[in-house]
Amino acid sequence: MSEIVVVIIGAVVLVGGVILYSVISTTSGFEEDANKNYIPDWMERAVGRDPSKQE
Ligand SMILES: [Ca+2]
Repeated sequence: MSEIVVVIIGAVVLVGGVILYSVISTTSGFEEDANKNYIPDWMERAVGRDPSKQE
């Protein structure tokens, strides 16, 4: 039971950390974010999205 809780907390911390890093790094200009969606463009390319400027 406690193992499941640890795994869930670990997953939440990991996902939260990635989201926090994405928003902080893009808003501070540390990571390239051409389409201003707070996701570093290299991450978008990694998941098969096109991070090029929209409209
Ligand atoms: Ca982006």
